[in-house]
Amino acid sequence: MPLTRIPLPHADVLLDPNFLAPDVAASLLEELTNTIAWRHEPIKLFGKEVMQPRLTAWHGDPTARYSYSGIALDPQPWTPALQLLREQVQAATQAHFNSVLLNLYRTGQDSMGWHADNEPELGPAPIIASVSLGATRRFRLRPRDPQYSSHSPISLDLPTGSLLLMRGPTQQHWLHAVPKTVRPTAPRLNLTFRLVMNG
Ligand SMILES: O=C(O)CCC(=O)C(=O)O
Repeated sequence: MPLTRIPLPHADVLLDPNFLAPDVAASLLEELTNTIAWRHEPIKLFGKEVMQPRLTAWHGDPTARYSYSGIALDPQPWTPALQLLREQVQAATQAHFNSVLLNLYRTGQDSMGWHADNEPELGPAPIIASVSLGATRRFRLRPRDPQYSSHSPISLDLPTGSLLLMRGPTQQHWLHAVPKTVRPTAPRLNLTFRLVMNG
């Protein structure tokens, strides 16, 4: 199935829920869970160091350095599995990516707070391609500017093997998050492919 546009004002968000076949997604989830050097890193929140409620890893071209929430990341090299997925994502999106942030949500208590992927190194109109593996989690989007507050937040359930593309003005006008859930939830692994401009 091709990428299909989600109707949101001042945004360009597309979703393909079936980007990877279920068996491909399952074996990729197992391989990445077991072979990536996962890190549990602190971030700075309102000047205080707190542990991120998830595990992370950063891979990419050697020059694709990236920092967010007070931490600077030096990329680990592309592994064969990540390189293959990068090529598939690039073919599906007709875009180029030089790095990928991996997030491992171990249980429903792991989460991602409200934010925009708007770090200066991503340029004025960041393009982010997000592949999800494992448990379906709810991805929330809400307008960041009061002038668009008549638009309610929306929720997208991101199933295993899905590809979500955010580009154009999306990061300028919208925030996104993956909230905690009390439902018993298996691990979920998310990969956001990015183009770091200084990379
Ligand atoms: O896990 C997700 O779907 C979102 C990840 C995310 O927001 C990010 O990496 O910036």
